[in-house]
Amino acid sequence: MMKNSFQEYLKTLFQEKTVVDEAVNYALLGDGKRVRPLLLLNFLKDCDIDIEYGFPAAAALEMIHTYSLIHDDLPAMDNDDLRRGKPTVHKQFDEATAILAGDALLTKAFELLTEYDGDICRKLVQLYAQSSGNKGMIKGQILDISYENSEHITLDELKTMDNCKTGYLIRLPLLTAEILANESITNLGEIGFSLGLAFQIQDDILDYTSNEIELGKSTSDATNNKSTYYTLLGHNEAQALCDELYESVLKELPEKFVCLKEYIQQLRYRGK
Ligand code: GRG
Repeated sequence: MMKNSFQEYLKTLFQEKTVVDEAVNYALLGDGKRVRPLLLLNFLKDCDIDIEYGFPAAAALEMIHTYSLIHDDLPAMDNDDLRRGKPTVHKQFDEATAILAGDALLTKAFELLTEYDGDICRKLVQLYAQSSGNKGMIKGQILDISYENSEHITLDELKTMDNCKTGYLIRLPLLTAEILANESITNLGEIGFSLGLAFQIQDDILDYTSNEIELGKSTSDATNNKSTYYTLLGHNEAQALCDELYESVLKELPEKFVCLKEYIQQLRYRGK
């Protein structure tokens, strides 16, 4: 229900009759889990706030995430053919269109944030830029590229890379909701990073234990010999760390976050 009404909102955002809007909608409206928007919207629901108030910020999250997937799949990056159960954007269209579709998504994300009033808008723009920028997600991608085929990456280096690449964008919906709901939750930033790490470790495990058809994306980490929690710790230890992180997140979130915790449990036991 929440996911469906949010999907209807997403459909309204890119309406130009251009190949770039076509490519954006191909990627954005595809079969994504909507993890980041659903974290935000469930948080708002637990604070008795109309979820529609969160739609522009939730869409901005999904758009920044989708841009990162489109660009990450390009030949200059991971060179992947499959995403969200379909050919990647550069395969379905072409490389120039994929680059522009990513650019259009990132740009419009910030336009959507201007739908919020003065101080809220300023805080969100700063937070979204910091989380996705050169000290956040982009830094994660730089580290990822620099560690390619490296045999000596340590657990600390891996954690820093994953906090940047995945953690910032998983933490962002929680910090956004905190601003929108005018709440103040102890350690929310740290809780967000723990959730991001748990999510990433599970993604690493699935990359090895599942297949491309089930996941709807290329399992290129395994084929590219990338260092992940799975390769550094082995299956059992990686799973134990993942469980420990999920448990700490569920324990640290205040009791009133019933819907959010339920959604995190769904995420924990996901198959893709
Ligand atoms: C700035 C080009 C660029 C990339 C940044 C985010 C990223 C780095 C690359 C994307 C690929 C990747 C392995 C990201 C790690 C986070 C992650 C597990 C993404 C997959 O997210 P899901 O599972 O995907 O939420 P769906 O398709 O369900 O939305």
